[in-house]
Amino acid sequence: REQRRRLLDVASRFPLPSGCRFSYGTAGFRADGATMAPAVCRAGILAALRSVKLAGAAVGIVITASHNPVGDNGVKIADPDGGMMAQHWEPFADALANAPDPDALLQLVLQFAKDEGISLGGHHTAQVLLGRDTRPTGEYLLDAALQGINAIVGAHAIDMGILTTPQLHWMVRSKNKGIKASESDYFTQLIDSFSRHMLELVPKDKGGDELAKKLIVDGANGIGGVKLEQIKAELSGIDINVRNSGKEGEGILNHMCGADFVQKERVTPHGFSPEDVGVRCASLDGDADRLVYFRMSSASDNKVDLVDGDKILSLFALFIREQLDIINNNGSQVNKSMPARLGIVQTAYANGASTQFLKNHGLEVVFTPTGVKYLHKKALEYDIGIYFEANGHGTIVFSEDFLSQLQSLSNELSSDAANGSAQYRAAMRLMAASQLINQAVGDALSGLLLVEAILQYKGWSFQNWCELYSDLPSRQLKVKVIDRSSIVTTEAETKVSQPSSLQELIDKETANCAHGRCFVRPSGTEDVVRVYAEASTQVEADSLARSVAHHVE
Ligand code: NG1
Ligand code: ZN
Repeated sequence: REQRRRLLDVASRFPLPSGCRFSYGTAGFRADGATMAPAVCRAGILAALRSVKLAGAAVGIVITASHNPVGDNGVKIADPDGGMMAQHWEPFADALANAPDPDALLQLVLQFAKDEGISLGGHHTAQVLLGRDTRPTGEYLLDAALQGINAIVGAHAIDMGILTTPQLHWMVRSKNKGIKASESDYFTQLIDSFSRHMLELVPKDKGGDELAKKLIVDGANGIGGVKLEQIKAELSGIDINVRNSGKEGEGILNHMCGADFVQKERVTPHGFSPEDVGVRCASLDGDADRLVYFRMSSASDNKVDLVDGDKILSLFALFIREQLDIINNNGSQVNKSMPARLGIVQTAYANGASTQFLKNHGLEVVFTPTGVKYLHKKALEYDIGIYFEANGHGTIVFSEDFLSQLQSLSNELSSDAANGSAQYRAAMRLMAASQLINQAVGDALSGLLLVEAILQYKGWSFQNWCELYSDLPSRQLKVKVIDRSSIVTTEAETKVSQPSSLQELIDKETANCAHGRCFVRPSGTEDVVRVYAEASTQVEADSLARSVAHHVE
């Protein structure tokens, strides 16, 4: 049959090189870009099948390797809600990517389709939106994905072009909600909701001076800087200067720049000079789904004051909490209240000082394993869920139910001629935040605009933000081992269950340190075991990490 022939054809066009082994890790398949075509083609088949299974709802494919070096590339799949592909399809993704020959691939697809109740070759439709970042292997891999998609009868591929990862996730989500989903629709949503914050919702006495308006953004020589250049003139109230914008001659993608570099190395990225000391700066990663802030502390060295994902999370959490409190404790004549469950989601990499800070402010904090797919899912359990990884990936999600309550509250308040009331304005701020922030996935551009809006609203400088709490000194190390899967963890990755003796050794080392905390886990994106240690001094954190790394080796 036609379907069989197409699958056999495409599989023989992209033979799997011997010795290749792909695993759908924390963020899809990743490897040297030149070796990725077979896996990307098969991800195309997978995405088309996923769409068929979900009655033709749009599914997404993003071709990127995020913060990894320019020679790498990768592929991941977005589900119709704009989130990561449902985890129970990952074992099939692995099997498909590693099918040794065309026949094996065909049999796998047929069997899986049968198990999942997917009828192939019938009158179904499927649509897959594709996006890629600026990597040189992107175009070639996009073609492999298209061929994979077209191998499923009835599937329709739409190339959305060169995009940030979160843009593509947003487009998939919007398309399935029946909202306009082009790039200009995305930009309009960001610009409009940002302007609403800045022009209508910031108290009048907090206009901000020139320095408060100035922001330098390190674009990691990736796609985020390119997009920011396109919209910055339309962003009222901030004056953005993009460095490492990816223009010819500015430097190499993610090399000595970008959010991962700044967060891990805690030094100034390439392209900054002593003139920038004291200015508020932000750094994106190569596909613009991570965001951190920093400030050059002095002209004499390259150290920075870092505001990582944990502190962005803290800013967002305080802002949302404050608006909810205004709505609920306002004592206004209207007297409407809106109880809402606010949940904060972190991973074990969150700095202990941030967790303490959030709890001290009466916030509910929960933990999940590393990886956005876990954090996002947890956040969805709340009326408002805020999640961030320390590395700067995170967002805020609002339940549909909460948003419709908010809508009717603001309708009532405005018709009661209470238009200018604090309660009404707080409701409008929450509404604008829900429109500004990308609810599909962490998005550095929308996150950056929300940070800027909140700093203006609070009249805070970078210094005020930095001083919310002081990070505990920490150290991250990578250990190369023969088989990283031999380490198995439990309790949101904070404890090792196998090998059984390792946790005891970690506990013993940790007990020797004041405020010591340490855990190890196999990376889901690199062939290493990661060690994280925290203590009251840098010397202790370093030595704790080193001695535990020694036990892992
Ligand atoms: P792994 O390699 O599984 O630690 C890394 C990051 C994650 C996440 C993914 C996807 C750390 C410690 N880990 O995962 O947070 O961002 O990459 O990009 O930063
Ligand atoms: Zn990224």
